[in-house]
Amino acid sequence: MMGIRTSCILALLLLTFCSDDDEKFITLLDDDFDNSPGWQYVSTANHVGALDAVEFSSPSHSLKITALDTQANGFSFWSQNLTSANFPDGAQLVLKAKIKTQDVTGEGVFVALRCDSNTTVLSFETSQGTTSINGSHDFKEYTVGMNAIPSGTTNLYVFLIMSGTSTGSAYFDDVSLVYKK
Ligand SMILES: [Ca+2]
Repeated sequence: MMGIRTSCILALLLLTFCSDDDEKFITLLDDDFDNSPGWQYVSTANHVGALDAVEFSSPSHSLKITALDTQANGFSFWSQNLTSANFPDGAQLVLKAKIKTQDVTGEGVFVALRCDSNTTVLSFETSQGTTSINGSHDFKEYTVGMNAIPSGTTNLYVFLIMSGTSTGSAYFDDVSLVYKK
């Protein structure tokens, strides 16, 4: 009898913890690109960026980058600037994106996060160097995290990047960014 009661208490505690944990994840960005204002394309490489209606993980669009040719030290990216006067200092950030690659060579594709103050870069995290995203693969989820939003952050940037050394095409879809208090 005691054992059952103890088990029930443990189960209730576990449920409580799980529930609290879920509630602490606050969505800052959730984008399937069907209605995606705020994304900007920037390139210093021989790349073309476009909204794509042929390849997607969720209907009916993704963001695409296609390399026309390679260019050393160049790169291109889609980015979104999330601006707020009140990012919670110390909160953990997690960026997720589903990425499809077609014949991507070279350094390939990265996802990255950056926190700026009004005057300087405070923190930058990238999947470059830790996660290889290249070759030919169907949509797969990739993540990059930041352990703590720096104090003084006023602008938070999300980047979906392709190296100028690469050829091929990359598709990005179902991008989400959450913070954990
Ligand atoms: Ca989509």
